[in-house]
Amino acid sequence: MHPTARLAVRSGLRFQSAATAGIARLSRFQPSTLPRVVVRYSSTGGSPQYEFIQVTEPRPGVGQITLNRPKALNALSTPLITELNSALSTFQSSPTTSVILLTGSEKAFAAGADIKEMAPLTFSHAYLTSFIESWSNLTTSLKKPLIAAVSGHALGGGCELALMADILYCTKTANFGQPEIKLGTIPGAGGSQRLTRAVGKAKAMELILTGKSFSGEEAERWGAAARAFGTYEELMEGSLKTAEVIAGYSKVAVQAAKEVVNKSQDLGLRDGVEFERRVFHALFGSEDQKIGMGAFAEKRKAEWKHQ
Ligand code: CO8
Repeated sequence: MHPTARLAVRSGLRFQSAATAGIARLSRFQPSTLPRVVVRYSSTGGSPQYEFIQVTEPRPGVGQITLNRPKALNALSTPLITELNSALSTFQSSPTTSVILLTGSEKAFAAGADIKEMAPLTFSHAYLTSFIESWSNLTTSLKKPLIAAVSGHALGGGCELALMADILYCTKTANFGQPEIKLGTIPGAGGSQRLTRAVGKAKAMELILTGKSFSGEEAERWGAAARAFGTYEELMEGSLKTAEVIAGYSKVAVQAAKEVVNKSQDLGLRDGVEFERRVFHALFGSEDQKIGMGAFAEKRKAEWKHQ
């Protein structure tokens, strides 16, 4: 979260103050029938703090970030990534947000890292400033589930960003790819690792060495996407429905479930199963486990306390 931002997220009449020194505030002015748009203003008055993303709360417990740099097909520039990280941290620390949905436009999720920004970079500058290292904040510090809803182009860094999500949904016609080889470089934000884990070495090697695109339909068939939808509208509705389902569960169980699944990517099977068992045991210490199992036995709906 922006270190000096103050957060007020509307959920009914609830507001939350986040840790900050107060240059920013959220305004809340959407009719209840529309997705709530969360706009942050500078204390000096005036312009919204976010230029390249939009932040909304379309359903209870669901925070949505929409990449919004249409003239450059949502190319991922450093200022855009800075805003994205700030919005993610804000949602991470908001008690009213359970799940985050990340999307772009119908035409482009993101057409890659900003080539024009990268073109003049030197090795020493990239190395000394740890260029793009902050991109991985997404995977290391975000504990809440992140769903990527991908339509249109998801190329290079855009494909990598989508692959960082916990659940990847797309349209059948989405255009994924790692075309960096055509620019004289290679994937730099995890593409060679996550795409390889998602689709296997044979396909990943072919895709990365040729720079060839693959469709959303293929992404689903190969296991990179959880689901491919027929239309953009179906994608967005389907993504929101899944987000709502997850937001309806115990936050404690959801965070633990995400943690154990992600561990499978880093640990061997024996250690992974051991880790899972330890977390499973730990959940007997949560109130929500008692609430969930008690509600099942008494044939009533669980009212989670998130404790
Ligand atoms: N960076 C900067 N600008 C872009 C990018 C990009 N990645 N993609 C598109 N744009 C801009 C275009 O320059 C154009 O701007 P302008 O109107 O000012 O000329 C505008 O967006 C519209 O683009 P097009 O006219 O090209 O639109 P088309 O519909 O004809 O084509 C394509 C769409 C096929 C997506 C085409 O724009 C394209 O090939 N884009 C580049 C895709 C690409 O190579 N992506 C990989 C980039 S490298 C990368 O991501 C490396 C990741 C490494 C780690 C992350 C580091 C930060």
